[in-house]
Amino acid sequence: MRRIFVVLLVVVMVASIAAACGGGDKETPTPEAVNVEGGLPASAMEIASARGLTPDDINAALKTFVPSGKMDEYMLFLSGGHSGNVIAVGVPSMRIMKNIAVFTPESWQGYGYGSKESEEILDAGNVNGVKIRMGDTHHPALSETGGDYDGQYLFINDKSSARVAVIDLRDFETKQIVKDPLLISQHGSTFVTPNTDYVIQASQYGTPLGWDYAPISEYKEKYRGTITMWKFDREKGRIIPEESFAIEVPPYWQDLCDAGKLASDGWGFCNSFNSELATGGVEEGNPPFEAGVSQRDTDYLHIFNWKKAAEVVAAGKAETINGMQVIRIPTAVEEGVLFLAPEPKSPHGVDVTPDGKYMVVAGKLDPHVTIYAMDKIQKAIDAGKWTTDDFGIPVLNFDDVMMAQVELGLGPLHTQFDDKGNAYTSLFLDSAVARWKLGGDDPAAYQLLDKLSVQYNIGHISAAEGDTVSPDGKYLVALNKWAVDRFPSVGPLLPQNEQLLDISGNPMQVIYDMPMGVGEPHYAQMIKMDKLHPWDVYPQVGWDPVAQAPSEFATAAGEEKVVRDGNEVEVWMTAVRSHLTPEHVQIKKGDHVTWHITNIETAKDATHGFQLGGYNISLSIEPGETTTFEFDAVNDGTYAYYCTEFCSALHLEMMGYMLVEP
Ligand code: K7E
Ligand code: CUA
Repeated sequence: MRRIFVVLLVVVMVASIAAACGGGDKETPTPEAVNVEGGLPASAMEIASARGLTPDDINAALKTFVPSGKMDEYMLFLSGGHSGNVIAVGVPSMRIMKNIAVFTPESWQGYGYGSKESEEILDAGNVNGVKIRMGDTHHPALSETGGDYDGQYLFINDKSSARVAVIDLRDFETKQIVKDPLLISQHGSTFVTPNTDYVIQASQYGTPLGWDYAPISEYKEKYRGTITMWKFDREKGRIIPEESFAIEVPPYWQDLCDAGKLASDGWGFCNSFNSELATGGVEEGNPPFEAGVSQRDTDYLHIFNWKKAAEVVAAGKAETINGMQVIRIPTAVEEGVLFLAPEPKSPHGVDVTPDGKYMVVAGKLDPHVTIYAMDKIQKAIDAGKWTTDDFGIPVLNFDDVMMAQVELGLGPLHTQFDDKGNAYTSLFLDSAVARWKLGGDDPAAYQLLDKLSVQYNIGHISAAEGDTVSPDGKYLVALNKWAVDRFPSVGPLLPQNEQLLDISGNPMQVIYDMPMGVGEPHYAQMIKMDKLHPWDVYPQVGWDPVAQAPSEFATAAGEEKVVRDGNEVEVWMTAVRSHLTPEHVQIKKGDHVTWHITNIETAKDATHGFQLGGYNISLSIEPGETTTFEFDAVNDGTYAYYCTEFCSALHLEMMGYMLVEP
């Protein structure tokens, strides 16, 4: 037995190494790295045998191990769920590279702990004067050019307070948060149009627009959803709210969207799951929400022409609600901006195929995915063939626009694509990934190929560039919820389990389990590493990373000072290995202090942190950066401030005293 196993091991390992290192790639293995001729070292066999590794395990290990100093091939941007952040992960190693603070304060990056720049970004997301410092990130979206990731920006939404953030991938930092002026919460975001002209943000739970109150008995009359098109200015790296607009839609609980591309460029698609208009109230004898929203056999796929909508807004036909331009439903209908099509049954997600010709809607409560064809939709619209819903919106005939249905299994949710004409759909209830064949215009050619179990409760999936016009195949990450029995117990709150799948061959194989000990990642996108070109250091000393321009508060060495004007104290400080200048900051209780720090280093590994205990100040000042914080000196005392990054052998000496005189 043992002998057969060992022989098998050798065969598998040799084959794996040959595939990983030779395999038709341009890279030629160096002779010292791979010497398959003589077989693997006996020590490797001993390790495999001692650890009880199966041939599959060995395969998986060889496919995912990235030796020290070698780089990963892809970067995965995972939403951090109700941690309110984004996590950058290397693939295939699944090593965490960075936690990017977005909606929640984060002390290491000095985000939301006093730095004026970050506080202003976060405050832009406040709701009617209430400071919002939590978030629920769901869907990251990399900026695209021609429907392909371009590696410049990353967008992410916050479900709970309906916000969208812009992350600049030159420094992997959040630059902007915009608050939706129509909705308190939302879900269907973020999705970019093929050239990132707009970032799509659809609602979820219907509410009165403009953050207003209306009794729930007036749900049908007063509650609404929206599809908001946030205008993005690539040059500025900012969303421009004044040039953004929304399309009013019925309170059908819009869920997820996708932008059309190529054949469907100019269009957008959102699924929904409460065409019943259920309003809950089980305590008053009404059907509970989960039953109320699941009564009908179909809900509505929303089909909207955002290019036409932009023209409608430009023609002055929008209404302004709480500062946002809104195309009301009757205008959207009249102008041919909005259509509906039946979709079975409380689905979750709609995904456009790489060629833009088809839209895949996953059934959730229906075991099928339903595929719609853009040219059928266009024909039905051109023929004016439809009925209308209660809001007067055209409802296209299901059979006119549907291309095919494929039965995949229980609880289909989200779909991605590869480079071989296959689609991959997560099956939440089956805890599996289904691979199926796209059939183009031949309904009979659509078919389920195979399924692979994952652990467990899979939500989204993310394939390598798997939602672009040119997916790569190769890798797919299953974003599983609740890692039951996968890892040593860390108490009752379970981590999530991100599983890496090799989808290049047959069968698919799970090759890595990665516990995610922060909030639940919902969606992720995986980009080829060579598309990312982040800066090593800021372009010049005295840089404002929010403006991405020189800072007016830049302080050069020798120009450090403390300036008093009445109760106002302004500190101009520099940081360089291994001192902060000035080293004494003498102020008085009751002063208002504005304090600038410039890291005057240009070396790549010379970040200085800054914490001022007792005043809740934490900063990270990257090489070249200038940052500012402000506070009221409400307490007297003697405070030591210090650098928090172990920047040199004299790092512990990199400190100073703030002396607050009573
Ligand atoms: Cu969790 Cu896309 Cu918000 Cu599905 S969503 S799982
Ligand atoms: Cu600078 Cu430690």
